[in-house]
Amino acid sequence: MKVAVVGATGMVGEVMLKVLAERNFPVTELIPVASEKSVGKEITFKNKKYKVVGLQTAVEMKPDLALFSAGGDTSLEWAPKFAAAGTTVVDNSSAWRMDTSKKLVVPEINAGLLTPEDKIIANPNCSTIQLVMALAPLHKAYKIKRVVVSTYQSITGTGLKAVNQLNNEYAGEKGEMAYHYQIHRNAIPHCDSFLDNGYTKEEMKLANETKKIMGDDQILVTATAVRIPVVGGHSESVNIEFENDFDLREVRALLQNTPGVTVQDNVDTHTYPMPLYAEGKDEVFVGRIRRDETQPNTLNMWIVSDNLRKGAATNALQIAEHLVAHKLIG
Ligand code: 11C
Repeated sequence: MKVAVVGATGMVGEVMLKVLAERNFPVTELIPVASEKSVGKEITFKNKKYKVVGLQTAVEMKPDLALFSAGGDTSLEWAPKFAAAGTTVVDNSSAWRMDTSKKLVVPEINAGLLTPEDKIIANPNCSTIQLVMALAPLHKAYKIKRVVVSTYQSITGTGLKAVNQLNNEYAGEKGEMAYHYQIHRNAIPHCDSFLDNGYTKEEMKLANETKKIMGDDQILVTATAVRIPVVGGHSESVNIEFENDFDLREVRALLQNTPGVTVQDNVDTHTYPMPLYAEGKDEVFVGRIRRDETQPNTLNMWIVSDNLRKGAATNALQIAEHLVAHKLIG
C-alpha cells in the first residue's frame, strides 16, 4: 500500500511513522509530506531514507492512504484533493469531525460505520478519544445521562513549540512562547481558542465529538480543559451520572474487558494511571474508580492516555487497519 504521511515532520507525524513501523502496516511505498519549508528534508522509516515532498507532488503520486496531521487549514484545502485522486484520507485535525457527511471514528466503538465510499475519515480529538474509550462500555451497560470532565493536558498536544517553551523555562532561558503565560510550574485553563459562549474549542470538542462517536445526542457533556507542564499524556477527572445504578465490581470488570482499556486501580498499592507511565503506550488507562457519594447512579474515575499515540497516531492507524482488514480501501 502506498501511504502518504502529511505533516511527517511534526510531532504527531513522527509518532505516526513510528507506529506504522511498529505495527508493521503493509507500506510498500512511503510518501512523507510536509510544508514547502521542509521539502527535500530526509526522514528515516524502517532504516530507509525518504525525501519529504510537497502536497501537490503527493497528490499526483496517488497514494492509497493519506494520514493527515498538518492542521485544520491544510486538511480543509488538501484532503478533498487527495480524495478526488482516489486516496482515502484519515484526518487528524478538527476540520471534518463535525461534518455530518464524514464519519468520526474510534475503531473499538464505531468502525462498523465505515464503507468504501468514505474517502475522508475524521480522527477525533485526543482528549475525546481517551474519554469515549472508557465511557462506551459503561454507556452500553447503564446509559449515561451526564458527564462532567476536567482535563490535565500534556503540552505535546500543542506541539514542539510548547515543548521547547517548557524546556527553555526549565533551563531558565528565553525563547519562543507557545502559550500566553509561563507553563513551567503553572496550570493554564485554556486549551485551543475561546468561543463566544466562554468555553474553549477543546472543551466543546469534548462535548460534541463524544455525542457523535457514541451515536447519542442525549448525553450531556460539560468540560474544563487545562494545560499542565507534562509531556507523557493527557489526564482526565470524569464524573458520570447514569440512568441506571451500577455495581462497582461490575464497572471494573466491564472496563477490564474492554479492548484498548487497562484498569490500574488499587489504592492499597498506590496504583492509578499517571502520564509518566502512559507515555509511549497505546492503551487508555483508567483508575480511581469510585462511587460519587453525593448523588445516585454517579461514578468518578481518572483516565490517562498518551495523546500522541491512542489520542492521535495509533487511533488513525487502527482506522487504516480496519479499512485494510475489511477491504474498504485499495
Ligand atoms: C491539545 N487536543 O491537546 C489538542 C491537540 O483538535 O486535533 C489536538 C487538537 C485537535 O491541545
